[in-house]
Amino acid sequence: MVTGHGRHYVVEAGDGSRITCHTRGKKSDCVVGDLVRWRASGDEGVIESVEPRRNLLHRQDEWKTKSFAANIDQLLVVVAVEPVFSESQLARALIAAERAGIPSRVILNKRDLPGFEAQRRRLDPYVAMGVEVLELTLKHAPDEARARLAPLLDGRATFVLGPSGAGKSTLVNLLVPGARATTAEISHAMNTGRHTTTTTEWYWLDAARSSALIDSPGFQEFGLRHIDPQELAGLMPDIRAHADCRFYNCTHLHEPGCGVRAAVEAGAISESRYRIYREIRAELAPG
Ligand SMILES: Nc1nc2c(ncn2[C@@H]2O[C@H](COP(=O)(O)OP(=O)(O)OP(=O)(O)O)[C@@H](O)[C@H]2O)c(=O)[nH]1
Ligand SMILES: [Mg+2]
Ligand SMILES: [Zn+2]
Repeated sequence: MVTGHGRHYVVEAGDGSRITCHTRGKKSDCVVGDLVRWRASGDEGVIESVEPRRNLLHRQDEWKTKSFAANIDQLLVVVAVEPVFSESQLARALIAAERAGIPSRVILNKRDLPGFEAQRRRLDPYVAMGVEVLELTLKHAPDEARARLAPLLDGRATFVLGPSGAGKSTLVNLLVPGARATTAEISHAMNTGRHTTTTTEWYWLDAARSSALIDSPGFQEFGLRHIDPQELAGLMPDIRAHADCRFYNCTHLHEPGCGVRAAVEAGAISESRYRIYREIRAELAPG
């Protein structure tokens, strides 16, 4: 399944042709990246079943689950100098990917804007814990961006996630020949005025259909309610590295002999990362 609009889905057949499909039931569990079985019905199609997924990237807000995509090889989180990114949202995206077993990288875009240094510093804890951060100017240095990204994207399906306005679609348009044309074909509204993505969509990077980028709409909320509170520290590499505590079930909030709190005091875990840990943990285990 390559994209969905309301209750319509676009499915790509083995020969690369795309067809609008419906599902049989009212509600469907079909997400972008799913391999589906479908049959023709008039000039449209009906999705009969969804194959088992290799992985599923999703978030779980207080009331609802939002699936991003299935069967992806890696996540590319795009943040920018402007609009100033929320570190909490970035951290949450990385935790969700870690939980889903999906490797991730970060792009800090709009290196051309003033304030770049300050935003770059905010990513220091991520670089220190082993996250690869690519600093790019997608709009004004497209050739450099292409050269640096191409080897990372080769042969993989890469999900592009990040806040609205960070440059996700700019990235897709940079790398996908005719991406705008494809968009226009599916929905004219998406190609008028300022390009703001409203649906998740799968784009092939090559004619052989071996590499793909999945563009997605910006998000505001990123709930992680599908994660067990005791599991959280293990999904944050810097916290995990210091979770050597007196109590095996230490919450890293107040217990004596806590390796995490000692590391925060010693400066080995950044204040902001620990604040985010506590913020998420409070959502997962209130009280
Ligand atoms: N200064 C500067 N602007 C950029 C750069 N890359 C993208 N932009 C601009 O940032 C704005 C937002 O880019 P988009 O690619 O639409 O952002 P998006 O992440 O797809 O946003 P949503 O679809 O709303 O989630 C556009 O006006 C781009 O031209 C850059 O490297 N430098
Ligand atoms: Mg977009
Ligand atoms: Zn502890």
